[in-house]
Amino acid sequence: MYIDDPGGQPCFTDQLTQGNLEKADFLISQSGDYQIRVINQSSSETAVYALAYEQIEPIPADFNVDSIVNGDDLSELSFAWLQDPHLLNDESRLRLDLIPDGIIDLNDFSHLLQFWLMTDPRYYPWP
Ligand SMILES: [Ca+2]
Ligand SMILES: [Ca+2]
Repeated sequence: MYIDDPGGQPCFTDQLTQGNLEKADFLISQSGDYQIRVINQSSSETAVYALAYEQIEPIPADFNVDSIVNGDDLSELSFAWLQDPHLLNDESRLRLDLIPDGIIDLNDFSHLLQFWLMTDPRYYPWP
């Protein structure tokens, strides 16, 4: 199974799936059409495929989407300090503006602190 982002770059690739269930976790970081390709690698079987998806929103201040709000996220916020995220030429940077007013400032920092060390138990591997 292959998943390409709207720019044609692979965001998930798994050619070794042997079973009949494959789970692909990947970040939808751009707007546009993502392409999912499933290739039947068996020459002796008839293959039937089904596709289901679930969109899971990350914790609001989990900017790097590693399922915890910590210093890495604070670092991302600090790199955009007092900037307009709309001018950073990176759609994913818009999430830094937690209080959406067009500037990364103390209000966004305060909002980040409300989620400090919060984890997403669905994906965060440690208690
Ligand atoms: Ca994080
Ligand atoms: Ca803001």
